[in-house]
Amino acid sequence: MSRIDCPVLSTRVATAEDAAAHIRPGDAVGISGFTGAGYPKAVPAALAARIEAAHARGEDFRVQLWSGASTAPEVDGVLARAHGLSKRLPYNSDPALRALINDGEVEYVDTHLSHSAQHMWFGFYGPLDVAVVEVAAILPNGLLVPGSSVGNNKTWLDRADKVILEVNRWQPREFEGFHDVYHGTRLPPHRAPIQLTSTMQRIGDPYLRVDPAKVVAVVETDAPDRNSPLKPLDDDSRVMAELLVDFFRHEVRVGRMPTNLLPLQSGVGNVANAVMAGLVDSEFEGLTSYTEVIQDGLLDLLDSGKLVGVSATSFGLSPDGVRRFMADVNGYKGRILLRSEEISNHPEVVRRLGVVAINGMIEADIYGNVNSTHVMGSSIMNGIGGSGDFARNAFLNFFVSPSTAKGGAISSIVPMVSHVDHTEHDVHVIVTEQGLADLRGLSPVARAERVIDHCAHPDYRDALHDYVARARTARPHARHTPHLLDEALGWHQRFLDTGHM
Ligand code: 0RQ
Repeated sequence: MSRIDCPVLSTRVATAEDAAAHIRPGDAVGISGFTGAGYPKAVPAALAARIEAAHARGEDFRVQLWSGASTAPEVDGVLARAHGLSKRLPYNSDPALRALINDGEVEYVDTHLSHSAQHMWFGFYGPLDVAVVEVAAILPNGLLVPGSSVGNNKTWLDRADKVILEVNRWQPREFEGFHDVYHGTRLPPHRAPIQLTSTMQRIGDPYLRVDPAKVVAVVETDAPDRNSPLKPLDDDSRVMAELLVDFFRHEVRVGRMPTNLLPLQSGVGNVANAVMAGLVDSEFEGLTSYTEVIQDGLLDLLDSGKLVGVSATSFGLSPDGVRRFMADVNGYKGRILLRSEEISNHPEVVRRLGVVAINGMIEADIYGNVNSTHVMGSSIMNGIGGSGDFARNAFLNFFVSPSTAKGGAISSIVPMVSHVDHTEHDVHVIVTEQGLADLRGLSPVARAERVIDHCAHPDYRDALHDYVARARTARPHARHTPHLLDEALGWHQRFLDTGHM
């Protein structure tokens, strides 16, 4: 049965190929999609085919691609393989596209996710030619029922000159009522406070809106989201999860957090998922989550009854998680709310609610600066995503990582990070499988001692202590954040020289 109940928009039904023909070389294209959920399933492949045909004729055809966050092989993957992208923002985790970015073929604008919509409105990125947005249904009055992510869809629909809608029957029709799309954002100097004072409060309405006159094509699809399986929980993730849960107990005991904690944000990846799973077996109840992505661990917590509600912008479930969710979609209604990423990640709201933020990292330095994005200073992994939105504004933040990478050949605790995403001023607690370093209220040298003793792998501890000791006596009047600059940079060069990267 068709999900397109609007008489006007039902006249625009087209094939993916006809829809893709509306996208021209050089266009800026805003697509739906966030952590492999809610991305368009058909038009990107048709666009990639058009691009390949143009290249075969010797014509240049590349587009700029703007999304909510990461998409899937059916979007970033096909367009990267077609060499069809000139620029990408604000977040990517596709390996094929990552390779082109690191080769210098594609420009990548790695942006805080809360900034991406407002930078569009501010005019920082130039005009948006086409939006390609997946929805679950179109209502008779033309309102759009969003799918498994909201991301930047509202902004792309508002700002694009032309709109292509994909209506995906795979998305549960029962999604109607799961979303809260805020339509009140204004530009400075006319901004008003975001009146969101509790995690599950609604401040918008459940639908996306589009001007029907802009809709050039509506494509019907029936295809699942990416839904990558999670890696099985390893011992390191379990240990880090236990350290975090114990630390929550400590914070409650000393009166810094209520017994039901504060709204939790967890980044993507195994450790974040493990922490949520770890809370299932804990004594904590009445929990809430104000986050970006709903991974399986949050579903576990909801199912256990310990989590009363989660506000996010997207799902990021494993195939098993999808089965569980699909089996009881209506049972989750009212306990899950999906918002635009400008609201799910809004600094004002994160700070007001007192969010507790848990995010992965590539490496941290002894002074507490964190690198979330770059390997050996130069190659991008994914992007900063929402980690900065949450960490900077959190009541309390944690950065988590195994203490070593590449089978122990590389220490994740280093004298000086090779790229800075979160500065020492923003980082509260660092956690590895070795332990937890609470850096709040400590001077740089005290932080260094704590990070080395609590978080560095024993194989690297002596070298790091030795570095600090020598740096402290190397130069007079240079003892606040002591560094040996040649050696700090040489630390990473050594891994490159020994062929570990
Ligand atoms: O590479 O797969 O080639 O071996 O980095 O590392 O240990 O699998 O960790 O999947 O948890 O990701 C920071 C990337 C961690 C993620 C990051 C190599 C390692 C491996 C991945 P291989 P792991 P995870 C909200 C929050 C930024 C965005 C964010 C991330 C690969 O958490 O993208 O937080 N964060 N968003 O081998 C060299 C080191 C290394 C290293 C790890 N020190 N040196 N390589 N690796 N440490 C969600 C969103 O915003 C959408």
